[in-house]
Amino acid sequence: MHRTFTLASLAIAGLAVSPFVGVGAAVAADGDTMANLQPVALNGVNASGSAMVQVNGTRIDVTMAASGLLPDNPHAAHIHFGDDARHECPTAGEDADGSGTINTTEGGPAYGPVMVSLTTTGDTSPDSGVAVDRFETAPGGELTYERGSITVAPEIAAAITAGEAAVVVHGVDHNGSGMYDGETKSDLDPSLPTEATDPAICGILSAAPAGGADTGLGGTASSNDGGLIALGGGLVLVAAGTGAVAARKARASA
Ligand SMILES: [Cu+2]
Repeated sequence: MHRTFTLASLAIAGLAVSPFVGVGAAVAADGDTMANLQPVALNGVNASGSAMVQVNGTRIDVTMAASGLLPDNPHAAHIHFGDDARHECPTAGEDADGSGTINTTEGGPAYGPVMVSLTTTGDTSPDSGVAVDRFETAPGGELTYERGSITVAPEIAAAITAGEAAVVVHGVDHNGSGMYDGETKSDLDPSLPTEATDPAICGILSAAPAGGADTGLGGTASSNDGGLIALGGGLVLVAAGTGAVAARKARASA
């Protein structure tokens, strides 16, 4: 909140002197950010991926790719942030109840609450955090996601560009059954097993490498695959990218 207040004050002060100063203050919060998504401790996940979030004012454009997730099941995905959080991904030490796994709530001190729900359609607010019918399902374990023009609160846009927000993809398979099941209920929605909402992979968004905006990761669907692969720089992502092309073509022709 303090940051928001400061930015607003700068913008107002700038406008009083010159409109161009005001514009400069607003642009300073824009930027391209990336997160390297890695397995959350204790949750038995062998997945990884990458997320890109482009910030323009209070608009964000989001692209994600990941491999190795539980196939063909909805994977809730969010941008998390909390003023009081550590702006990190959870470690084994977050297992507050000693269950041997990390649920979403236990990760809170590290990454904060849900701020943006990365749904495929409709609402993107925290209200849609467990809207399991509107998240990607990771066909064959490969998740691809792309959504532009998501409007976020100014403090969330600022947190993303400041390197304080986390991308978290949920949905694990503790018992190896190939589906979301088990006795333990979700801490987010008791109608779901905890496997459906426990955090799988996580990464902190931080400023993309210089030139990130020139690699094709724009807001359009047709030009993004090459950029994501190049930025990710990982063999896993190359494999995921191949799937992404097929998935996107399938969607485009649907
Ligand atoms: Cu989340």
